[in-house]
Amino acid sequence: MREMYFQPEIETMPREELEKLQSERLVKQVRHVYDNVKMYHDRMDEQGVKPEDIHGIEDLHLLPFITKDDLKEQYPTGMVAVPLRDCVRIQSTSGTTGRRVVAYYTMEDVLIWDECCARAIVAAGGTKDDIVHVCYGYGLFTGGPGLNGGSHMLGSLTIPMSSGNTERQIQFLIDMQATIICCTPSYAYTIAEQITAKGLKDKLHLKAGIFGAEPWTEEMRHDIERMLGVTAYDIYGLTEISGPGVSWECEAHAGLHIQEDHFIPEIIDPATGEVLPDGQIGELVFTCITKKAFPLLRYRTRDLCTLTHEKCACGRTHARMGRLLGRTDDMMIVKGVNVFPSQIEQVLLNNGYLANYQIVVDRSEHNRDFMEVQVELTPDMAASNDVPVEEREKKLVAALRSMLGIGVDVKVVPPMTIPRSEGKAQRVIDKRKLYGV
Ligand code: DLL
Repeated sequence: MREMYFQPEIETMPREELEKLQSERLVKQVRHVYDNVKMYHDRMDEQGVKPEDIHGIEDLHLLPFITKDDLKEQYPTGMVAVPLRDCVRIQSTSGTTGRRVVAYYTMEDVLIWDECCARAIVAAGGTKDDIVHVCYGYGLFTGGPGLNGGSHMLGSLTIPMSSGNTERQIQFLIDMQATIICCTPSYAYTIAEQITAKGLKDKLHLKAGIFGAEPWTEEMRHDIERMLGVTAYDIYGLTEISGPGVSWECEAHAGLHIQEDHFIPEIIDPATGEVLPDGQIGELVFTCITKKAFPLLRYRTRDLCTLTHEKCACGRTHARMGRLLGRTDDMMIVKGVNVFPSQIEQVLLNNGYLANYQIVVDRSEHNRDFMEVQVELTPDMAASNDVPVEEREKKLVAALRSMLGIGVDVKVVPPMTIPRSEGKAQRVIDKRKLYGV
């Protein structure tokens, strides 16, 4: 039988009580951070704020922000607020350049994280009787360990596959009779394509998929649901705040519930830092009120979305964030114009293509930017072969010009020619960085 909640008393707590709990936890946490993280102590002193000034969540706005640059400066242990001997784990971000962010966890911090992931699995219809196939990467990336921990806490049989070797994934999905699959949406799509090509859908026992760690669209959700025979649930998180499970979708699919007994969300104007009301798009900021080893206060995620504090149809009272609309730092400036990859993806999907594309940005000898969007024909388009490729390209060039306001090149390529993802998909290759500009 479907259980409604993993921890009903917390997940459906009346907002007044929840906010009281947050206030109590925030007051303690500010003291903990002020006493144990030098950078934060100095920053609060500079701003003239003392822990005694923080009486509850109404005072949150008095606290300084923490940015990714702060974390890089404090690498590796400057932000750690407990003795290292009390830490049991590190995880790290997937960044490939410069200093990575390394997050530390006490045993209690790991349990908080597991709890959030267990709640997510239950919200996706999971119970102790489910078989959970985790094919997020394991290791420094938080995806595998996070969902693995949540599944264990729930008591479900857990298959710790990690990512890669898609044939073996499919064999295990079938042989172990997995009922829930957890991976990035782009890897789910890769698996689904192979299952479809081999006609193996009927051999699956899957009912739900918990997909996150990268942006994905409603169109992609429907394709994956159809090809794998699952209901898809979005899950969000970031290494700095713990990992997956910071927020996740319930059966109402009306935004992602933020685990507010652990993380307080705010939306701010990225330019001014001003806190914005519900419904307005801005940068998501989190304050960790229970974690002890790496307790970030007012951390600017660079993720853009909206918030709502309205009660959800599922009965949960925790605030929901809308789908991510982009990141303050994934914006490219091409020919002087701001371009978000999500705008390009929308044009492709509106024109009947699937999410198999790649964007290459480069700079010519004459220092001119140019952008090429490579997109695959869908198998149906390739089979019917009714519209010449040049005509398709022309149509997309026009549609992209009207969306972006600049001319870009388009190359329509045969199915299965763009590299498939096993983790987070790499949609943008910006070669201009090679020139050091
Ligand atoms: O991606 C944690 C995670 C693992 C989340 C598995 C969900 C599932 P990082 O590698 O630190 O951590 O990357 C965090 O990924 O700031 C977002 O920009 C993006 N992201 C995460 N989840 C989603 C999502 C993990 N559901 C960064 N939709 C975040 C869109 C997401 N973007």
